[in-house]
Amino acid sequence: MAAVIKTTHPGACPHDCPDTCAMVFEVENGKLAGVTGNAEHPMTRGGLCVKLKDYEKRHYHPERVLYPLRRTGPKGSKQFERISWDEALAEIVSRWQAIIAEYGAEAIIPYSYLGHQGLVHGLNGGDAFFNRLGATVCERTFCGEGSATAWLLTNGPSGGLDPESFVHAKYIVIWACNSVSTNLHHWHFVVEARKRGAKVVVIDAYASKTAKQADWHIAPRPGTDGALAMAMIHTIIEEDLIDRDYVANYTVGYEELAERARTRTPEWAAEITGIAAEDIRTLAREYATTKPAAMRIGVALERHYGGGQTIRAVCCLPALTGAWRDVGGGIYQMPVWEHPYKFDQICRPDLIPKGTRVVNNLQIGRALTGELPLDPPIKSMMCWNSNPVTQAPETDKIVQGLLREDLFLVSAEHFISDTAAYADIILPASMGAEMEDIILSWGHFYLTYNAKCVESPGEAVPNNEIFRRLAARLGFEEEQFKWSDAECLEHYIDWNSPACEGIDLAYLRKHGYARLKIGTPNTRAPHRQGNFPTPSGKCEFKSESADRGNFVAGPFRQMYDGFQPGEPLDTLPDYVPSRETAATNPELARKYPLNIISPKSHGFLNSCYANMEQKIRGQGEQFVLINAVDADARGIRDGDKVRVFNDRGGFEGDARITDDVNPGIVVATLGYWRQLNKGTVNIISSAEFVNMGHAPTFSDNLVQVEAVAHSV
Ligand SMILES: Nc1nc2c(c(=O)[nH]1)N[C@H]1C(S)=C(S)[C@@H](COP(=O)(O)OP(=O)(O)OC[C@H]3O[C@@H](n4cnc5c(=O)[nH]c(N)nc54)[C@H](O)[C@@H]3O)O[C@H]1N2
Ligand SMILES: Nc1nc2c(c(=O)[nH]1)N[C@H]1C(S)=C(S)[C@@H](COP(=O)(O)OP(=O)(O)OC[C@H]3O[C@@H](n4cnc5c(=O)[nH]c(N)nc54)[C@H](O)[C@@H]3O)O[C@H]1N2
Ligand SMILES: [Mo]
Repeated sequence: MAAVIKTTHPGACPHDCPDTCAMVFEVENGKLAGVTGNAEHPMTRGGLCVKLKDYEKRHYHPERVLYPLRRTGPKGSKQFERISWDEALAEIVSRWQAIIAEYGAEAIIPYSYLGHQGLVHGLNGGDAFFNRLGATVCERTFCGEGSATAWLLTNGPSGGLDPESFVHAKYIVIWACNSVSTNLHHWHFVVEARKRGAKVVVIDAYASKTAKQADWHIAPRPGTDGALAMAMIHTIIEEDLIDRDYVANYTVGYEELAERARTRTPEWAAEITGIAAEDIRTLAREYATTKPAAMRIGVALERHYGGGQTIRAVCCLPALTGAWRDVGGGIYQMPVWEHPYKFDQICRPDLIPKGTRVVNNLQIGRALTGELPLDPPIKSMMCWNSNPVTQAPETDKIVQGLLREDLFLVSAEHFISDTAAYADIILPASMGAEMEDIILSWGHFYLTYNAKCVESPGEAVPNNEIFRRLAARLGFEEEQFKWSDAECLEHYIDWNSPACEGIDLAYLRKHGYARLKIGTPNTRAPHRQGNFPTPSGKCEFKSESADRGNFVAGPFRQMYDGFQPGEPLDTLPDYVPSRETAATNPELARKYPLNIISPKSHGFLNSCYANMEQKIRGQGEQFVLINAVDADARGIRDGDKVRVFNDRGGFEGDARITDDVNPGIVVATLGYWRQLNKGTVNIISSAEFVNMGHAPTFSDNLVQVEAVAHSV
């Protein structure tokens, strides 16, 4: 018998998650045989989540796309034939050239997200190519752009509180974040802090896995957190719990904020949020007087019409109380701002032809169906690293658009996803262990390296190689389109920045990861003496920049000049009600009385893994959590198949009657595939934006629920 050759290599989880785990790839005879979490990495600590722990099975899944495919049946029928790379590239280029000749390059739109988070193969990996082509710029605001805009207005592009510093906290507020499912490798620090005496408060619209672990779970009605935050501000000011010195030296607009908060009493907020006024006071007092006070805010805080304003209100709290003074005090939102990634070099916004139009990714259904009037219309879309048919709102419109005979859809994928199912050409993409990259992290302060350690199966190639091949066929001469992946890495990080002192690519190749040189978790207090990277250098309760108009400030967004500043924003934070509530739209609420939230599934990563049998077994089939009050009123029994619907469409799931949700609210987690289920939750989601940063409104949707079949 031939000897088995075993080697290990540094890996990095490429998925869209704040944890960006450092992994160890185990290779046997040229194949990925297993993965483990890197035991030395302070966040990963040797453990991987339920999704990643058998990552090799995803690499060698029997349904993986291994060769270029051309559609042979009707759109969406999933009938494809194998073709060669040469045929695939020739067809794409000739179709695009014909479209460009007739309609101009803006008739082509790229569509990507963080399906792969690499600097080379990730979200922005195709930007330079499509900018050079002159395609429509796709504005990608799937995640965190409202939060980022609000954060920038208040704190500037600061990395904020170090997730590892939470061990020093004595009061922890986790706000609209389901850490146990979505930020698992931060949870160690919360548990350690609790051992050292910290109180853990979770503010979540339902009893999530994280809320169940809390010392205190506060459950506001979805989309009302802004009222809660404003009433906390009111209480902190009224009871004189502010840090006067901090407010005087390091903040702007205190008088105006105090005036705004004067009428935002706990009694006022109690009506809106459903939380007792005395509880709001207790929360405000405890938060203001227990030091260090750490906060973790999740993306769900931005996901209703007033989401941006909510986050601005929350961002005022640690400056009012001086929580930023302490190691372990402040807010952990998106440490990505501290990373020396060179997005201008990656994306090359300088290649965008002047005046190129911008279309937002959340409104792709409207764009493809013509509801959003576009001249020229979109005639071709290329999708990679994203699966809008499950993940983007108004899904039925997206499908309707993708069914257009005159739309040429190219998809680069691992599987025939719900989006790839409608493609004219599918290109096989490489997976994690098959390509070199540095995976960006938006949830900690480490650079994390991923080695190529196995060959791609079949004829799959990494995303960047796809763009290299297309660029070569189109005759693009820029050097960047000829760089190897390793050369890209040399150019995509500012290795000379102080944060990279002592770190280079060779170091990462050897060690796998490195902490940025920005201070240690035991000493770092970035805003102890103000130092906010805002125009005033202070924490801006009141922001003059807001007056210049709505903008999109996401860290992964390339800068382009096609974005028109929107309506002026309020210069101060406030509670702004949701679009779909009984108060703001009573007629709609009579028809559709239940507020749905659709957070992430514990067992899937967005829609990734939701096609793998063992992962579906772990996560369970699509369920709909509903309170007994609402179930009884509709004759729904536990386990019944129910349909959840509104004017946008509907989907089915299994009813689970539970006190985990309050009456008036239903929960259906995200990621389930349309081709394996009767509809998906985003069919009911609206593509209207949050009033800041063009963020999605996934927590701002009304529905009705009815039984379709009783369980036996
Ligand atoms: N297991 C798993 N992990 C993931 C992902 C995944 O799909 N699965 N996705 C990754 C991605 S892309 C991201 S962005 C992060 C996001 O991770 P999180 O920030 O945790 O985001 P969500 O899971 O969308 O929502 C978090 C919580 O907010 C609650 N919530 C919803 N609306 C409201 C509201 O209006 N008010 C309040 N107070 N609570 C509300 C939900 O009930 C949920 O428990 O997770 C990443 N990690
Ligand atoms: N209702 C509701 N909707 C939501 C959310 C919510 O909370 N509720 N959350 C939103 C959030 S936070 C986000 S970030 C978005 C995420 O939305 P998407 O980014 O669209 O998420 P995924 O479903 O993971 O899609 C990634 C796709 O990329 C593919 N892929 C992975 N790696 C590679 C690669 O290396 N190359 C290529 N070519 N393809 C690859 C995967 O197979 C998968 O099909 O969803 C949003 N949608
Ligand atoms: Mo996300």
